[in-house]
Amino acid sequence: KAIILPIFFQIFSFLPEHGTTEEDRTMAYNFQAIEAKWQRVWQEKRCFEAETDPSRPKFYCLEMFPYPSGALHMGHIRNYSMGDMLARFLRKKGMNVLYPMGFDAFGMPAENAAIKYRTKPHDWTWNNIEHMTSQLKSMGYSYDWRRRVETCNPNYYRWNQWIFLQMYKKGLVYRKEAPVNWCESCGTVLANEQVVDGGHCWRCHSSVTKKNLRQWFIKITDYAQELVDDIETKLGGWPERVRIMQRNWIGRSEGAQLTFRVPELDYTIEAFTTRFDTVFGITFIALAPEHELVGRMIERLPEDEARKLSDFVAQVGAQSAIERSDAGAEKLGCKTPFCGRHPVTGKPIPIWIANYILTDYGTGAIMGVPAHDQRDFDFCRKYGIEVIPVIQPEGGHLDGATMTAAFEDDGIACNSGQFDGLPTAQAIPTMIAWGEHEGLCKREVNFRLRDWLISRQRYWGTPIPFVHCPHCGVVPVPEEQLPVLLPEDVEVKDVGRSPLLDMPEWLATTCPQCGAPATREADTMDTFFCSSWYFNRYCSPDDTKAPFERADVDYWMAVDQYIGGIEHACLHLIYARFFTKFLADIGMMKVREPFINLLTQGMVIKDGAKMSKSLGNVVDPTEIVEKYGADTVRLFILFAAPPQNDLDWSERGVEGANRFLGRVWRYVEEHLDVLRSTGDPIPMNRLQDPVLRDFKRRIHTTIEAVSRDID
Ligand code: ANZ
Ligand code: ZN
Repeated sequence: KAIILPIFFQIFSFLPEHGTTEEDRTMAYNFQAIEAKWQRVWQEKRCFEAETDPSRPKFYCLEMFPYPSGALHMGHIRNYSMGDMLARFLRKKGMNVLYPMGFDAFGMPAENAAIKYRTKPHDWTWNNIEHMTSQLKSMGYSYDWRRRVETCNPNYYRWNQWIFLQMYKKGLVYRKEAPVNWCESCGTVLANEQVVDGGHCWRCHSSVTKKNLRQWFIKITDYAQELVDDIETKLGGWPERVRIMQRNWIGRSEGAQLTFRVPELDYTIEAFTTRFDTVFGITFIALAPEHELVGRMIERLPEDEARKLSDFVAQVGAQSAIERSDAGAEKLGCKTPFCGRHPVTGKPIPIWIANYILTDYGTGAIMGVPAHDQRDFDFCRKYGIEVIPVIQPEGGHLDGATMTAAFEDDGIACNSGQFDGLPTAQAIPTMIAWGEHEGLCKREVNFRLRDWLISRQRYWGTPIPFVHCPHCGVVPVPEEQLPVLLPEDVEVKDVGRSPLLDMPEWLATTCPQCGAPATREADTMDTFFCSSWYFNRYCSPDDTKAPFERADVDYWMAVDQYIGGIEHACLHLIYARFFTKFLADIGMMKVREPFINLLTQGMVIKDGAKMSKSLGNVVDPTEIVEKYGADTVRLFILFAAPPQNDLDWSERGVEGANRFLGRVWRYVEEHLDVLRSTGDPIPMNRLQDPVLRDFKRRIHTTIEAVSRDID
């Protein structure tokens, strides 16, 4: 309220109070007529159409575009009312403002709706797009509608395919058999980011299992370093909270990779550690159950031992990644009869398989140091493995036999040969340098960020532009053959199976390389692909030769103010950053970060809970707008809470905003003759009328205050 309240009261305070007199009623604030009239005028005069114009300062104001779910909800209204206020304000200040709107139109709800309402995803989506566009127009938002982008439009998604091929050319696209997150009820693969709340589907919330499938990946990890670095240097206009979330999501760890030779298996285990300084405290090696060596062990072992191992692998396989990585969860292990050689001492170290070792982090294997890692400590106490302290707290003395918890803090090295006595901060770099010199380890930076699993076994998305040829393998569709059109006249019968698989006439094609009969790839792209570059398309929405024009994008980008929900802190906002860096690398645009300033708006709350369909506490914007007018709703929304905070919906507040606008209206109406006769600007000394003089003074102080507050 620190921002909006003063604006409100500043304006409010100078308006004379009125009772509800007969006169008031005759001069009723007829918002319907007023809003319809001005919306028409804006359209006729093309007030909000922006053009690339390097001679003028630009401002790119953008809100996260909506999914065309059918109707606007109050969260949309809140988001867009903020952006619209800013866009209008900056236009008045003389800036060339780009303020576009579009629809993130691919995705699963269209398929579900198609089944439920016996329609086609294409028809359902386009109906919703048109309906929501008319709703947005009736809200009076000042979008440049000529620039509307719909991601399910072939004129858009062909460029998804084109960009995908550019990534392929640069070696950023690959296929891999992968244990993927599988949601049985949605019948689809989910990205890691889409698995939430301890192993549940982000959309339907049923529990997620693992399944092995050949999938398409994008090597976003090639950009991991730049993505973290730029958080510090280029995202100063972002909320600290989002910066922290991205830093954690990318999860950069510095450390070392070391090796354990396993002569009996003719294998070398690699392990990543952030604490090479504890290398003398290793008492076991642990592998993730999915580690490739486990299979080899099972082959080598006599039947009963092999069964014990594979039973354990199956048992852990049933646990979710979240369960397994939870620090407090029970540690489960299975000892193998094999040993690895300690990299420094050469002593045999027993190899275990453990549930808390994750397969897709580091190398899926660890050096176990129970004295200084709590997870390892819990594990060793449970299975009776020795604990050897190699760091002592200052002034203290740890005894491996009696310790009750791992000592994870910094201290002084001990039991570590020539390194005894070194404080941890010094021991880590000194020992890694020594280890590298001796060939025992190599410095390594590790990221938590995984490559982006891009393929979906779904219909309503961008077809991945590849074909499968019996002779040439997986072959890209030549650029001049794009787009690979998604058939529109399709009946979806079952969410679990893409109808594309049952369309032989669509699947059948010829190989672009050898001309033999070939089959189209039936997987479609994750819809986050669409939303990773749409802000560029707004800059040249009608381009038929390229996804966008360099001159337009270099003028408009980066987005000066981006507004959207905090739920996109890690998904969309990392992908969009990655795309921008990639597009800059292939010479398509200048900037390497898409969003200069980010505002994550709060939620709309009613009766103490987030307004949502599932809770049945939604207020339909359409009804409220019909009753009070769009200006009232927008005014209330901006007034009722600071943008980042949650907003408590209150119909009384809405009524208040409506009464206020009524007073503004009547005040101007009452003084219309004087206002007209004096013209504008009115020199202060010509203002005989004390009311007008007061009016003028207050107008100026208000402009000053409002400008400052909006800034
Ligand atoms: C030995 C050690 C000793 C470790 C010590 C820590 C403390 P961050 O910081 O998140 O990068 N680790 C490595 N790969 C793992 C995997 N696939 N699953 C589970 N744990 C794994 O964590 C790096 C540390 O996490 C590594 O350093 C390793 O344990 C463990 F006193 O190695 B440490
Ligand atoms: Zn071929």
